[in-house]
Amino acid sequence: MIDVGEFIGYLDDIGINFFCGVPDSQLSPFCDYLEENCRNIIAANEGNAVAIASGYNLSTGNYPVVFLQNSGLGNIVNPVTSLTHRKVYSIPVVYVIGWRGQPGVHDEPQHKKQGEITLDMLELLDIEHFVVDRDTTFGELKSVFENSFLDRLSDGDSVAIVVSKGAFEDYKTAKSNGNALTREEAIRTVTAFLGDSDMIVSTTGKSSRELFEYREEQGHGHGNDFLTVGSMGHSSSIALGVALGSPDRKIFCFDGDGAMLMHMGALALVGSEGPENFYHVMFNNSAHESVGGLPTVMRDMHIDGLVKACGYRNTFNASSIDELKEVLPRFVESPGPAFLNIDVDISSRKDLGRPTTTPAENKRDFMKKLQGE
Ligand SMILES: Cc1ncc(C[n+]2csc(CCOP(=O)(O)OP(=O)(O)O)c2C)c(N)n1
Repeated sequence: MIDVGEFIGYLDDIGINFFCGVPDSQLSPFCDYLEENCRNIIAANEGNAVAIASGYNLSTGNYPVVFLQNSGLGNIVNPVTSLTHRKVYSIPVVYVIGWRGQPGVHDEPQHKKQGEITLDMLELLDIEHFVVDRDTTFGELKSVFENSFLDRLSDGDSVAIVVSKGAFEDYKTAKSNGNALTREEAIRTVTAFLGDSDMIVSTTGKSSRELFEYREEQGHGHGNDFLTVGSMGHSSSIALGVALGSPDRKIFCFDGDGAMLMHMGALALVGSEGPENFYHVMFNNSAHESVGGLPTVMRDMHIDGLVKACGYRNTFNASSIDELKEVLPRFVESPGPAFLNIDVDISSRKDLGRPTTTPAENKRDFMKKLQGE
């Protein structure tokens, strides 16, 4: 196992001390250590992180680090092939990649395919990589830098450390944002208020898990909900497509602030299409709670102004259960696109379960419900 303090200290010794990325639960000791001890930037998405890192390299010549879950590899393919690759600008980047869905390690369905192709993708992208697992020692990791990575980087190529489950020793910091309402209570309150014909597209991470558990507990079935278990940042676009295809129903997107930031251009599309049956609810903890709680930049944003500028017709806010109960009837009755920001804390239940139905069953039930069967 690797002590993240020792690893990050070593990087600093060799002049590598600029960190930018999107957090991942498997990398959470690394991300928490950075957050507490180093300057680091939590980017909107992984491609965004590569671009920021590239700019930093252009201005300093130093090698930047980009950290990400392997789910984010798709987001970096374009800047890797058309910006940093040696056939273009040859910008050296050190990647630290959490390997979800590693073959042989049990994981959720959305991680399976990406887990299988992770190392092949790095090969195709000409990124030399080294897999760190539970048995890897710091000495071994250091010698990879000394015997190969540093040469590759000085030639303008990028390198990657691929991090298996349990490869980093624990390191955890406490997170709080001062809000009182939990996301789970907010999700339950909004869902309980909706009618039988209302449909929900929920975002990646624990929001979907909390929604799933609520439906189980209530015996509602899951046909009203599409759980966006992967494809982080795309639930509002999925909901937009559903809203355009089903104009006779109200479609609710349950979003997270990290997910909304990841592909924020989607807001402008919602506004420009302007479906009256589109309702966007953001459970705003200004953090990536599902993967460890590192902050997003949402805390500093003027959300009403943002969504209004994108063309949403109505915006609402709530930061307590009483405010939420008061605002819900007005939100649901207002013409869409409408936006409801709910301030929630950075927490979740330790015993929160995972969907027990498969994505294929989820899709089938959701389509049946939409088609009125
Ligand atoms: C492209 C991509 N990058 C990273 C992840 C890992 N990931 C899963 S959930 C999540 C955090 C979501 O944060 P937010 O939308 O704010 O919701 P919260 O968990 O805070 O409620 C991240 C980073 C992912 N699934 N996909």
